[in-house]
Amino acid sequence: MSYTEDTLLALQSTSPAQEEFFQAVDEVLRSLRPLLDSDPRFREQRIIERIVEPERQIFFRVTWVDDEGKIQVNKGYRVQFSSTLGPVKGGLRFHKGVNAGIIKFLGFEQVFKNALTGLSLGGGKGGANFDPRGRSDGEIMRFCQSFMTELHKHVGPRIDVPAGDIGVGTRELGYLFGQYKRLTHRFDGVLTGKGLSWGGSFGRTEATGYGCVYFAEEMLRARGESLEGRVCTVSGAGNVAIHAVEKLQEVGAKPVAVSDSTGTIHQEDGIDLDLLRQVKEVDRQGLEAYARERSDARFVPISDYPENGHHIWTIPCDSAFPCATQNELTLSDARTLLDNGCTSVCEGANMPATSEAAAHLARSGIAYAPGKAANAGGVAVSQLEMSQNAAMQQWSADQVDSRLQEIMVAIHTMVSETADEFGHPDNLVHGANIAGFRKVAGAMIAQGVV
Ligand code: NDP
Ligand code: 2IT
Repeated sequence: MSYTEDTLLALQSTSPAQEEFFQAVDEVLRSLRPLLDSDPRFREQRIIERIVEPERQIFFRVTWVDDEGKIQVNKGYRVQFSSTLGPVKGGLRFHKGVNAGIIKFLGFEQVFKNALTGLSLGGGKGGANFDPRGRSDGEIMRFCQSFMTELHKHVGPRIDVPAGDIGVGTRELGYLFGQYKRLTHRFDGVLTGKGLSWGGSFGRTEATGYGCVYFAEEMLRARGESLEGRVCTVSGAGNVAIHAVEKLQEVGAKPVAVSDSTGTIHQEDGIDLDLLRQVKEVDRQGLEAYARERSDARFVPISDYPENGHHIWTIPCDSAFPCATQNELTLSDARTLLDNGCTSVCEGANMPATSEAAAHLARSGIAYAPGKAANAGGVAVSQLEMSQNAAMQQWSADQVDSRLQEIMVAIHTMVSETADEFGHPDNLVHGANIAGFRKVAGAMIAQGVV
């Protein structure tokens, strides 16, 4: 059996029942085979065995009191996967489906994504199986305070710098930061995505969605095409999706659909962004509330989805942007997209395509960008926030946005050149995995057996 297959089997027996983590590892290891064959050092130095094992995993209890006075108990996680290229960096996810395997897959992906940014960043992820939906502000605050009461022992501006992810936005980061400050007496750049008046960077909130559209533009430009006039579907209706829709409208594309955990909105003449923001960001409601305001929009509830697919991917489009969650786009969805004439898929979410769907899209010859390249704009601007905090400065919105654009173009160049170098022109999945790995692995070898 091959080196990569052996490593995956060993991992499956020592860390059982972590399906999403195995899926992420399997995809990276498959891409690496030509690189591993070309350089014996990776095997001699046991880089693959080392890179799939997090440096440190912290699992903790989060107890808090709800509005009815009942004690609640959740599981908290921080997986510090790699500090090879810089302080550990990656978001926190609060979602009922969070478990150790989900956090490990996200931390593993983050290591390679952060390497692709070209910035000094290690990789990790954290979160809790806490469902913020339906919780009051007071409950969210008490949960965040309890979470940080443990987490603050393990983080720091040069150690590990968390940020947001699903269920964690500026509100949650505010409560987390307040509690960190109370416990440590320090106003540190220990979290990114902070509010603009308390250490945040212009452009961080928008960065992942905007960066994803910048990447799509670059990927299409390389094929002599552009986003202008393209009909787009964007899954999700959170931070990444909303800012992707906003930037798509700015560059002259036509986003016609969004989705959330309750269903899909299809509006043929284009999504009403102000209404979307009102429903999701201000009122914090499900998308049905959007359809109540716009009689020309069609809402399809999640319960009506066809057996093997997700409704949003049945809507004909030129470009699809999966921006909700992992494994939200299956092989049958991928086939439907292609049958309906879709010619580009650009991932704002982390691992939104199942293994079979990702392989199908990569083989199909359409423009396909994996999340670890296309959604790296968020963490890249997080690093710009860390730089600003270290210098006690705040850059202008234009400065941040032009750095973001440069970084997304540079990631596209590196990923597509690497794909060419290894004989897979246009396969950005292989390009991203090999380019990210090569950078981390080279630094691991330089730093010795640690
Ligand atoms: P948000 O919490 O802001 O939004 C998530 C959206 O996805 C919501 O609309 C939510 O629905 C929907 N969603 C979540 N889980 C499911 C599910 N199981 N089925 C259907 N819909 C679901 O998170 P973000 O926008 O920040 O994150 C979206 C994706 O982007 C994630 O994969 C995240 O890891 C990735 N990402 C985020 C970055 C960031 O900077 N925030 C950076 C890079 C990647 P509802 O509104 O009903 O809850
Ligand atoms: O998946 C991701 O890249 C994020 N959630 C953002 C991480 C960060 O540290 O900004």
